[in-house]
Amino acid sequence: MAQPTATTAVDAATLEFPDYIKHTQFKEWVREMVALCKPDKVYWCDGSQEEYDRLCNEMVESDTFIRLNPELRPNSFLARSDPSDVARVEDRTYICSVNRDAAGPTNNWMNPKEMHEILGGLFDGCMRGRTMYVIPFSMGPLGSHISYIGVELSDSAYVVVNMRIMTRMGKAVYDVLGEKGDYVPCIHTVGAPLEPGQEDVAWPCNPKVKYIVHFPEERSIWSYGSGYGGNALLGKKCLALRIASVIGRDEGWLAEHMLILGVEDPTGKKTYVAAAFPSACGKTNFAMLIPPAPMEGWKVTTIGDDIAWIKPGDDGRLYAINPEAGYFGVAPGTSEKTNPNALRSIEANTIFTNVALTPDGNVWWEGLSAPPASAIDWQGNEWTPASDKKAAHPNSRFTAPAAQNPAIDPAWEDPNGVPIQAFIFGGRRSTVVPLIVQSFNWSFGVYTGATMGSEMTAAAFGTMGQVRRDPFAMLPFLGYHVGRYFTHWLNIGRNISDPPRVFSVNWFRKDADGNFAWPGFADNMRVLKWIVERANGRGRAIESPLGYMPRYEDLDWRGMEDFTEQQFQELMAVDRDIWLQELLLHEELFMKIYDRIPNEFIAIRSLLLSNLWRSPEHWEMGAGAYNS
Ligand code: O2Y
Ligand code: MN
Repeated sequence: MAQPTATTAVDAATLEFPDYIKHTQFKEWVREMVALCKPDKVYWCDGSQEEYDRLCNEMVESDTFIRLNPELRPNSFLARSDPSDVARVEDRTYICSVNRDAAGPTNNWMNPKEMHEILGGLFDGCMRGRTMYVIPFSMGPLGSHISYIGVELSDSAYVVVNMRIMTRMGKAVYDVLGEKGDYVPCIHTVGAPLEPGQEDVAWPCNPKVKYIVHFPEERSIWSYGSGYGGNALLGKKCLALRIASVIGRDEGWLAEHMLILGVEDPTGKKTYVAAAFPSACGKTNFAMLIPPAPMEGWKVTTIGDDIAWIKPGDDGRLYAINPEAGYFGVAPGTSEKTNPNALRSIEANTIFTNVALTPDGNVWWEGLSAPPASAIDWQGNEWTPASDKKAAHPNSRFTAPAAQNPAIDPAWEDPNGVPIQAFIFGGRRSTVVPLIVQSFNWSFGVYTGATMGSEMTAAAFGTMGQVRRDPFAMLPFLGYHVGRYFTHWLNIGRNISDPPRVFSVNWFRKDADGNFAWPGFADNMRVLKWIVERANGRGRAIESPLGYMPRYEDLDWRGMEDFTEQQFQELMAVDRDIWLQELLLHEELFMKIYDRIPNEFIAIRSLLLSNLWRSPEHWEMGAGAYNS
């Protein structure tokens, strides 16, 4: 007998389930949510290509999608969101743990009972006139011991097709779930019920009310009012970071806002590295880096561009998987120069959101290429290069399958993950932070991650140019108390015999004229090569107050010989007075978590201070520094 895919005229009591769903508690939950949300239909997503194509076609019919020119962009679509719904909403994001203290000082908190009352009211009838899609998904390869299952109930077909790209979504998930398996229930609504006869809009959302809510003890997620990105694709930031960070804390592993890449040296030896950068620091570009041509024989492969789940292995090393299956990358700035592999990844089967449409049915965004003579901007208006508005929204996105990345690592779906030999922490700092430093040891490395900061850009939140402390790039994504999280990181290193080496990088340092002092992009390979050498116990370095640093001659300058030693010294300079100020800023962060600050941090801050007060001739680059 054919399985039902859609149940119409839904009554929770008589709701029909496909017979491949065997999980009694799951069925109860769906019944409960149907009774609350009151959708007109329930649709069981199977994850097939046929289903994907059908939903995309339906969205073309309903004007949510524009089909792009199939000759230029096969099987690809453009969506334009409501102008009020263009990004994650940090001020509407909550961690509703039973105790306020468990959420810590960096999260919005509300008592779970109170929040459930608010959500209960908002969700009551929120899907009237709409279909509830039941979206089963696995974060991580299906069946991997590192993976985790979620089920999202959503009234957005846009969410369904994006989730199919971003996760392993479909019927097979129910086999893993079985009769009693663990899963994270995720309920999402655009918050725009339709009255009988009311015509729908292309991008339904609730322009006034938005809630992105996590219940860490229940391990559940409720999202109301937005159809966009991290607010609506609940496997990503909500499950894979906020809820998974809590699960990881309880089970002894790490859920991190990190890319994972492999570096192959000319002998074929592969080293895996995970790197944390705050949003808008070019993570996807780094994850897909192509080394400069003169660095012959070096190759970078991608495991993931945004999130890493990292578990201790039996051999004392840390193993990481990318829980995602696709890229939800920022379009503006993506070009042949900055990221050719991303451009190859989005040639087909891609959903574009809020980019510009060219007259030949292609897409365009600022930084991609020379501007077209005319286009339709992300809000559907005529645009020319003379317009005073951007053609693409600064947070416009592409959703593309990871398998389309020409540099995808052969082990990217290995259920056991890949062994991590180095962690890199980066931020956007026009001053202060050197191009590259290796932390003295694990605890110093954890301190470095904890005190990361980044200058804010238009895409981030807050005042332009101001440094926002963003520990481990997890500030918006941590599901519990940040001080407790630091201790968790310290504990992880204490309990493994072969912890990764830890590094900090800064691609964004500026010179006295305000220009970027480092070319970045492909040339970041020069720094990455040194990191890999150090992580393998090779590579020369000198000791500085902050950690080990390469000298000019320790980096590979082939093809960049015109970059002078003087320029390099400027990038690496550690100015005592500026660093004393920086340590004061670390103190500001520590004051917020005064009751949870690890003892190690107080000690390390004192050691850094004492290092800075050593006579400069003992540590200034090129002056009497000693090798290590
Ligand atoms: O604005 C959004 O909803 C997306 S934010 C995002 C998307 C992909 C990867 N990272 C991020 C981020 O903010 O870190
Ligand atoms: Mn991210």
